[in-house]
Amino acid sequence: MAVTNAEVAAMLNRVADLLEIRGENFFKLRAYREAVRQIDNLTTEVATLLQAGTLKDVPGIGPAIEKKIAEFVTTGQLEFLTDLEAQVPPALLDLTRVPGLGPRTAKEIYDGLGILTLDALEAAARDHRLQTLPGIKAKTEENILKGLAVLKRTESKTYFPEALLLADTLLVSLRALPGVLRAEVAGSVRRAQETVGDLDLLVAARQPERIAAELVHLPQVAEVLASGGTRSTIRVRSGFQVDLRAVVPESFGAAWQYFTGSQAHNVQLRGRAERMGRLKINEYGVYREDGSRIAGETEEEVYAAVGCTWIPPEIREGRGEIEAAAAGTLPALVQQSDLRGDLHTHSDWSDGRTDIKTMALAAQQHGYRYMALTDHTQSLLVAGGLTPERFRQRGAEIARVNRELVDFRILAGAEVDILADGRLDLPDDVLESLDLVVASVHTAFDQSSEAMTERVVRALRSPHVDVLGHPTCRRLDRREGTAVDLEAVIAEAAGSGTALEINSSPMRLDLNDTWARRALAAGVLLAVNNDAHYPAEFGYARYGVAIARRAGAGVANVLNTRSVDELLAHCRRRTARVAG
Ligand code: DGT
Ligand code: CA
Ligand code: CA
Ligand code: ZN
Repeated sequence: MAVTNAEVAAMLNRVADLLEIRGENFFKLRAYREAVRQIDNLTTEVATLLQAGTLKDVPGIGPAIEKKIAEFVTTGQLEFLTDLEAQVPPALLDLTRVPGLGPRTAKEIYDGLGILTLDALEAAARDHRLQTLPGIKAKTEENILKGLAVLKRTESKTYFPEALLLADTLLVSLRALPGVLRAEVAGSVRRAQETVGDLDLLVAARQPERIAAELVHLPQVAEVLASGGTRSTIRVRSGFQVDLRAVVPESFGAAWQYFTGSQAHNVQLRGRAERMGRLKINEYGVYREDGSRIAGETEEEVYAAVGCTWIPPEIREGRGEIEAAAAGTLPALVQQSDLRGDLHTHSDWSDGRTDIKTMALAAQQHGYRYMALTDHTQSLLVAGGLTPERFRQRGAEIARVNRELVDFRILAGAEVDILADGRLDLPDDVLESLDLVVASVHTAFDQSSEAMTERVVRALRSPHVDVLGHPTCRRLDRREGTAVDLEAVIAEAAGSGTALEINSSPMRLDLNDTWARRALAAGVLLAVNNDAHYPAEFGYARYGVAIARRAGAGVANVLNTRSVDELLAHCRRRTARVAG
């Protein structure tokens, strides 16, 4: 695993926090904080500098800290930090996650009141018990409450892949209950909305009340928030909420449609029903004015009752899909089974976890017929980037493995690093020798919008770049996207015929649905890739495809739905167009 600058900075910050809690002297603390500040401002990877022996030339990083960074980068751990954590209750650091609450204050609160949890902290602040401590004024207490609110807001975000995984396990449990005829996901999770508020599940059963009550006994339940009638609401350990409703099978379609939403879609659909013939739609069915029921068992029936074809949940957002369904002009959205190849994968030649053949067999098992092996390039030392010579050696290995595979082809590719000035990290002749090239930014994320945009656009002007990888570089677990101007990138990609990636990794989801939709509107091709570093990661496509569907993408909009010959022909045409 490559260690990023953000991880190195976080590690040093943690050391400093723990030292501060332990009451260490000011100068020692300042050294760590200064090192963090310097690393935050670096435009090169720490690991690269370390390898080159130039890390100690960075102002603020002395030999002692350099040694600690070296240990962390090579082993992923730091013994000094582990020792510190044994001396100071690490839960204390939990308190310092509250914006504006420093280690010294956390220590005082712990020493004075024995508080170690955020809940206890909030209770003490509300009861004004924090004020009883000598170092804490009323204003500080108020700020702590404000900080707690901010923390709750930012940490309560759940992205749809996480909710889908939870849904998978809950559905298995629910479907195993006697009396459950059907169990499905509804709500924003079914629509694959980027962030979701809660998970809505729907069950069909002859005795809905009995099944709704069963939810609270499932092993995933941490807390029961409400239970009664045909509905239960629970909280799982992560804090995420699940709403379960149970209905009789005759109403399943109507309820599924109703609880899938979105609200805007449902309002428009009900309006259309009303206008069409005073029809009423609710979670039990579609009804005429005289109270007779004309639909409800399936969603198809419900939509048909108002003169529409079935509408895929990912586009039920009230953006014209009902009119299109009525006119019979809804686009056929791309499906996971349409993906014939994966254009972004890694092996242990760079930072992947396994050998080429294992990755290829895994891709094949996931239904792919080809994959481009896009190992990293030389400047990305932390990710084991390959030199031109190593690419040549890898080419021979790919050819050897290809001879062993049946009905599957590995394309020789690279995820070429886009250097800080927009140059590519491989000479043209090497790029030209590859079947497929993904270009991505992996360093200097903090460049200004102008610099970053120019950098990416310059890369897209290369005749050899077929796909732009993870266009915003956001990492949902640790950083915002870069300041790149995606409008400019989309315009450039449209002109040059470069595909923009939807990176399906649940840590990235990059491009997201909104930007993918704009790319499509500009006529840009998408590439739905896994960026797999490990065999199981070929399953990530589920998320990327959901994003592509929300964007309204059909098969023709996605480059990797093409056969390998069509793909290679496309790449050759692009090269000729850009070079000529
Ligand atoms: P979320 O949970 O905030 O990410 O978004 P949803 O769309 O899952 O919303 P949720 O869980 O409140 O409700 C699930 C669906 O139920 C919603 O998409 C539409 C439907 N629904 C039907 N009637 C209503 C209503 O009166 N209010 C709301 N909020 N939803 C309703
Ligand atoms: Ca919901
Ligand atoms: Ca809900
Ligand atoms: Zn990458």
